[in-house]
Amino acid sequence: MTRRQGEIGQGGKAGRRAGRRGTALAGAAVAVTLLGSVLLPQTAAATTDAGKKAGGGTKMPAVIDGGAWDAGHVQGMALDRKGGYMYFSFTNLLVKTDLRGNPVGSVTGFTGHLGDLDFDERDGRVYGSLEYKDAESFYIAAFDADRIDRMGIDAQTSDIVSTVYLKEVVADYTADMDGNGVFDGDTADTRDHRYGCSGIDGVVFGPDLGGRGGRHHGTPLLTVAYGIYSNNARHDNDHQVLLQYDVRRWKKYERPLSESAPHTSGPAHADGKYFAYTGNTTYGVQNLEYDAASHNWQMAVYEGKKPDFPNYSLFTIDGTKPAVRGPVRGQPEPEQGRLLTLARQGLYDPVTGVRGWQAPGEYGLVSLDDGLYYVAESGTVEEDGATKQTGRAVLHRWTGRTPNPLAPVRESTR
Ligand SMILES: [Ca+2]
Ligand SMILES: [Ca+2]
Ligand SMILES: [Ca+2]
Repeated sequence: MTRRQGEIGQGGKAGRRAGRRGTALAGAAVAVTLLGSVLLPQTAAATTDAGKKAGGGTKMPAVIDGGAWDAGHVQGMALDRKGGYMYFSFTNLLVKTDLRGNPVGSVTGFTGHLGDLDFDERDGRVYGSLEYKDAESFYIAAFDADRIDRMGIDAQTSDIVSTVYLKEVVADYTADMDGNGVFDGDTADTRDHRYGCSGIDGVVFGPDLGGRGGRHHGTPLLTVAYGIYSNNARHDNDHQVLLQYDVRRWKKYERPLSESAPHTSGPAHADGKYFAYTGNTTYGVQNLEYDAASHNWQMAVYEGKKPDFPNYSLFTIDGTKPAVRGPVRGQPEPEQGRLLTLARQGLYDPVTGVRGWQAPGEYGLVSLDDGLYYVAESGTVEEDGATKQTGRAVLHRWTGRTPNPLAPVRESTR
């Protein structure tokens, strides 16, 4: 298996997008600073202190630099707050830094696509989505975070990484939707792939979206979002699809990462499957995050291209509303599913009923569960005659303002 050219191309595009957005954010920061000093003295004071006090008195820096690497673009981040580490996924490279941005370890040698991440405090592991589309294999990779203590650990020869195969995703990805007996493979230009599934990307731990076991209680479930191909010619690809798994039952499935002989060890089905009507997007939920303070789920995407939809870049699910059974719109055969509710916040498109934001987060989004988020900035630098990919975690405050509810805190502007 080799790296797909499409990924490399997307990385270049990503860098340019981040540059444009960076300029827009700098302007927004000035506006927030001015507003803050006049209208919100308390918030302004808190903002000044944000780098010091974010959550439980732990000092959280305004910027954590993930470094510059000969790798793919930054895909996601995970924070180990107690340990004081940030993890950055660079598509084929996992980098661990301390909170000053000093690299302390890395895991290399992935030939697949490592996407979004999350950290599970219960077992001290970093969980990430890992795709091998050519092999029609989709995994959750779990990294033993404590043991990432040096640079250049090989993903396959070390036992730091274990993987669990997601059969549900494979079944939807490989679905022969036009029934012609041929699966068209890794292409957006087809009617195959149920729900337009291109694989998986966004991952986060959060409460049961079905509301079982008490609305906000019970064990956190690993929540995995589908990638969804951009395709304007079909109507069955207008939902984000989220699977939930209780990973406490996963030990028996875990296998070492073997790219030459991909295994199929994993649960037969997800513990829950949910749909959020947003309109089609380009590769689905890039970053999925849960904010325990607001009970909101954030889904950051690359904008869709359907002219009939608003094509927002960030969608918020209202986690206080358990999923309800209803029709999954646009499917070739009538289908019932568990439907999620978008929060009554942000921009609103009356034609489709879709709500959302024009906001960053598609390269990494981490909630500090107190109104602050780390947002990843993606970029490139020239070093030693080569173009390297950069990723920085930049502290933002959730303001709830439209179109972009995420404003950089004062210290994070340069
Ligand atoms: Ca087909
Ligand atoms: Ca991604
Ligand atoms: Ca995540």
